[in-house]
Amino acid sequence: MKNDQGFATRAIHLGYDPMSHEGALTPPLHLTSTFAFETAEAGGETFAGERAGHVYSRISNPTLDLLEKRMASLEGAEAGLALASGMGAITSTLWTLLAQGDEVIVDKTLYGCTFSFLRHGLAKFGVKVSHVDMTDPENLIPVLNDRTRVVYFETPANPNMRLVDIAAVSKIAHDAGALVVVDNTYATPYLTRPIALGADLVLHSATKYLGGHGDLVAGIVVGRAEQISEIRLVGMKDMTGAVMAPFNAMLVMRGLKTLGLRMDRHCTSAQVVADWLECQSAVSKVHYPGLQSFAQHDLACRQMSKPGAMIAFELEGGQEAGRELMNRLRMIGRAVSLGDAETLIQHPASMTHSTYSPEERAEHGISDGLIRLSVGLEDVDDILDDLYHALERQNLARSA
Ligand code: 4LM
Repeated sequence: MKNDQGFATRAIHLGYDPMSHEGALTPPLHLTSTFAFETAEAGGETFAGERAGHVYSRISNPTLDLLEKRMASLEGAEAGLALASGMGAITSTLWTLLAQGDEVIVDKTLYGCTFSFLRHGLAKFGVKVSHVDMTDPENLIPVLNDRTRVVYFETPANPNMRLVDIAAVSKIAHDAGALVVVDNTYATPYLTRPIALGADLVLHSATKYLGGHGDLVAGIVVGRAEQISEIRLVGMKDMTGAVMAPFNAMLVMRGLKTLGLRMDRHCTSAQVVADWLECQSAVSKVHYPGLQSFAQHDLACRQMSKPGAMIAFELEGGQEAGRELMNRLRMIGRAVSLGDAETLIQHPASMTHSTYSPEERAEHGISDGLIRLSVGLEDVDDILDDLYHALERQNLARSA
């Protein structure tokens, strides 16, 4: 098979020949915890890494192996590692890269549990965590020092959609000898490929767009082969044990087959919804990279092939109006998570980002009135209709 095939072709075919498996169109599901050795010597050699092969599914498994190869290819990386969850990917990666006395610089805005892991987990073990507003990459310069091992960020950031210039941050971090780790969950490799822009490791909550159907929890990290092997054998195997189940690997591979198609539809609908929200008098602010009014619209055009399908917005009535709107919706689901076929809405301050204290949220740019919308794959008219009627009922209730 040629290596220069397109994104969708690789997402569907890479690394698998049905003819090597009795013509089965979909790859076999290797439901096995352990692997038999032909001889005791072969077992010893496989353990020692002198012979290729699988040993135990907390280290590797052929079904996960195929997913790892496909994700590495889609991200333009040498190798990949499948994990039990996005948090499994984040913790396994950072436990591997960091040791007591090291420093990690992270962006101001991060997913709530990532923030919590850094602030209450890593910091407890003598790793210094510094938060820097990376919307201006130059802010890194005074904080970087010879103990900085890792620079870590999300782009777009959960939940307020701030973008980070991957190429600019990577250049500054590399000049100071630090590794760059990017959480690419919101964008997916279909919209942004951080490794081509200079990042070292890219990780995902595969629970979201990669799986795409809200029926699994999974994580992935990709990067250079040597680093991925270290994360596999240290962070995953020994420190977290956060291994992905083979059945979930099958489901993520099924999701990948339609990733491009789904992202195109997600993005088209999100642009329509963001444009519409911006015209509503009850809405005071819409944060969406596809809007001209978005502060980093130029960076979005440079760094993302499309603006994604996550929208954050605020209502004139603040937090109370946001709650009311959520309660008046009839189709859109009141739920955390994102990237599913279903449109989902949630309130970060009381849900995904309740791991921040109110003071931390204020300091990190997550306002209490912010509402987050993950635009799904339903007919966009039905999404607008649900939002329109919820706002309308709210207006009626207020004027009564
Ligand atoms: C949510 N997010 O926002 P697992 N990285 C990012 C994320 O948004 C998440 C994770 C990692 C949400 C979950 C409830 C940017 C999760 C963590 O949930 O461990 O697969 O991913 O609604």
